[in-house]
Amino acid sequence: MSTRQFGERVQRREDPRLLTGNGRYLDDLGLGALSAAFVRSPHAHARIVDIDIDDAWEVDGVEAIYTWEDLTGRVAEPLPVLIPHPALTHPRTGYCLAKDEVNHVGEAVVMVIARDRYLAEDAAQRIRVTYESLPVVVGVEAARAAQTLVHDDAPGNIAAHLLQEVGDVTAAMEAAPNTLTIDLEIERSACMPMEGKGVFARWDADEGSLRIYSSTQTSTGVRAAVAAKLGMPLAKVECIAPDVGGGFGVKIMHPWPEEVLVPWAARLLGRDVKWTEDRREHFISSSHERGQLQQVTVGFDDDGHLLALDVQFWHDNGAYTPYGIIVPIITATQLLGPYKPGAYRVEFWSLFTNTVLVTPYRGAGRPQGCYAMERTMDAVAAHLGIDRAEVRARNFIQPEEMPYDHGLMFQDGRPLKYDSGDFPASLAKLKALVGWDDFAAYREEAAAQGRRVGLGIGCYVEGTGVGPYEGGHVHVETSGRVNVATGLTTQGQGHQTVLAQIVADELGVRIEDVHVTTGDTRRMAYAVGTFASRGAVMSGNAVALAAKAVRAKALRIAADALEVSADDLQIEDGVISVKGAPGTSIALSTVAVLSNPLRYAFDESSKAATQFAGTFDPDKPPVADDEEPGLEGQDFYSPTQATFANGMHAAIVETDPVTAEIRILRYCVIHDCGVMINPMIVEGQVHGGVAQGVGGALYERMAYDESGQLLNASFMDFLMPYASEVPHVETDHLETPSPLNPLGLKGAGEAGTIPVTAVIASAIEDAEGFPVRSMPISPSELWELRRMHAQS
Ligand code: MCN
Repeated sequence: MSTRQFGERVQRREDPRLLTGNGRYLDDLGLGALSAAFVRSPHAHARIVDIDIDDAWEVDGVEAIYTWEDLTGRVAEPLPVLIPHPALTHPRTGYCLAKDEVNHVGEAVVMVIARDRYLAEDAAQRIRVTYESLPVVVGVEAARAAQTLVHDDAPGNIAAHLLQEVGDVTAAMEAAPNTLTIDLEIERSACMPMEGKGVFARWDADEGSLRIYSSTQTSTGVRAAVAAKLGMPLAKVECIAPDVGGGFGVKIMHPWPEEVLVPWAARLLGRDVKWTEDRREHFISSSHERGQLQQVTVGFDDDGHLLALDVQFWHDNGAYTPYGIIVPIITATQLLGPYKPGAYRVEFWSLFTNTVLVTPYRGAGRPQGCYAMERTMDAVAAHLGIDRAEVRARNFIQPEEMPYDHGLMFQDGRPLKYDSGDFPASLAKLKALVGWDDFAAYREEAAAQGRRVGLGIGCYVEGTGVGPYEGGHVHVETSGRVNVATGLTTQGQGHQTVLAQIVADELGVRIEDVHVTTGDTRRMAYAVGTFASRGAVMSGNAVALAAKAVRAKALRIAADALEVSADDLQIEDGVISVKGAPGTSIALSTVAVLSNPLRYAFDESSKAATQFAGTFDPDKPPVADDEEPGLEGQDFYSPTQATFANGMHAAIVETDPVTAEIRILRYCVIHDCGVMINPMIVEGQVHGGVAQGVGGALYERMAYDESGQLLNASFMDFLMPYASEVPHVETDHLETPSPLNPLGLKGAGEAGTIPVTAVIASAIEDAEGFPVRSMPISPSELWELRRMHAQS
């Protein structure tokens, strides 16, 4: 009898293939395809005066060269704003190829298509673009000062401005016995998936159709965008995401210009065309995130209860607004974490700068919000001399207050309402795990040895599993193989394993017989995609619903065939039998044959379809008249609102008293993503998230100079943590089921990243005894802070 798969630490089924080099990534496809290369702007802000392509045509093997002038139809129109919002008063998007003006270094100006990438790059280098440079805005300070404008018709460089207030903050602040104001900064950073973006398009002239392969998180989105831009019926465009080597947000569909241009050129030339992003392109022309200046004023009583919280922040929007205000509005609304703030006012300005786009990167605005809130909590605790964990506990929303409505609008325009969570229990677990109460003794011991150690803490909530919907399709073949399809694409999260776990249980089959396809619009035409930690909640519930429907159908057909009631049947390991009488049974694969009007079966010995003998009786169709043929089903899951995961992290760091080197000695996580499908995968996700968070806290930043040049646009200069810098992550879970979806799931994919910057800042502050208000922090910056505080 098979064991239940749901909740088990099932080994990732995709790994043997991926780890033995048998993955099929974008650049493994399209051998012999023409290659695209791009001439990108070296200026952060400039007018295009002239483009001279004559020399480039001298390169043997060049097939086409396109500037904006050559683009046709809607391909020549501006790219869309994907998520408009009333607060986005000055939406601006670029073109697939720059028209007249460039607004950041890396913006695509010319596309060259040649026999191979080398030739395309050679030709691109021969193209002479004459620019007239314009004044440049880099950094939030400069954008806020607005001495110079990124877009002439966006005064103050303001793309968006939003204010939300719950309660009377001014009155509550005035009445508060204590107030503090703190200024904070979190710098720009970006994700670095191992595989950059890429797209390969094949035009079928006979069919008049396009097949697109894209290293994307949203294949249905790419399909829809290309069809719209190229003026093609959806039925003539398909998009497949092959293996994708990491996404972290950057591969969500805007659409990216290259995703439109490559299929467009393939159709025009009638040839296969491919483009693979190189690392430098990824740095300068893919998107970044983080990047905020924040000011928090907090009012609180003498016991540390918050009475009023007033947050203002200025968000570095980059040059365009393809995502509207999605990042800053997430910061604004999820900043409150597990706390009741008293009266709350948040106001932000999303400001244009002459830098590359800012779009959601793992955590998506929450690391900034968590940083603001948790730094505030530490400041309150320090002001009152109360234990930092205790101050947090005093402000927690209690389990019995769930569902909890903050009175704010979530980014989807619905009320921000937490569905469940037990914050006091999480904190108790975290304190036990890290040894919170014993830390003072440990610090003394360390100090006696001349060592400086500090303990940091950070808590967060994360709205996950956002809608509008996701689908699942389950099909039992006559071979007994179960094919599952969902519209998610997968970038390393283990979807092929977890979705198979769910279907194996729901259907009653062996997990080995379940095969999951993701990101293929031929298999699932209606889908949204993978982002916002929505895969488990959305597709998990969708495939469960579809599998349930298939199971019910299989039982109905089997009940007819066995002449028993469906209620008396069970399915185990792909065999339907009468409960208590296992001898009376029929294989699920046989039911699949019965459900098929042609009754073809899979013959194991010849590995071929054969006519199924013995049961064919035209007068007695085994499938009832009202039953659709085939043992398959499809269903969609659509939530009423996001479900809120949460977690609490603590870290112990050591700072070198002489060199100011910062080492993380321990990193502890309590994580609650509701019911876990696969705890091992959840832990992997959390560990990966923490690693990314450590990068954001200590190493990774986008170093732009005043002219908008990215100074560290290579792995020689952009520091990422290696395994040697990422601590062992000690993880424990709490499982507070979500009442919102049938499986009780909440998302887990971004959680690990969210509080790390706050936690590390808290720990360094604790070690050093002075506030840390700007992150990331390097040893030289810490050294400088020490110097400043020694002088003051
Ligand atoms: N899971 C689970 N039980 C739960 C919740 C999740 O077993 N209660 C499992 C899921 O089934 C899935 C994984 O954990 O296998 C992550 O699930 P989920 O939180 O639903 O996130 P998504 O599947 O939507 O993945 C997106 C998320 C995001 S938004 C980013 S960014 C991110 C991340 O996943 N990018 C990643 N994790 C990544 N991991 C890798 N390797 N590469 C990326 O690019």
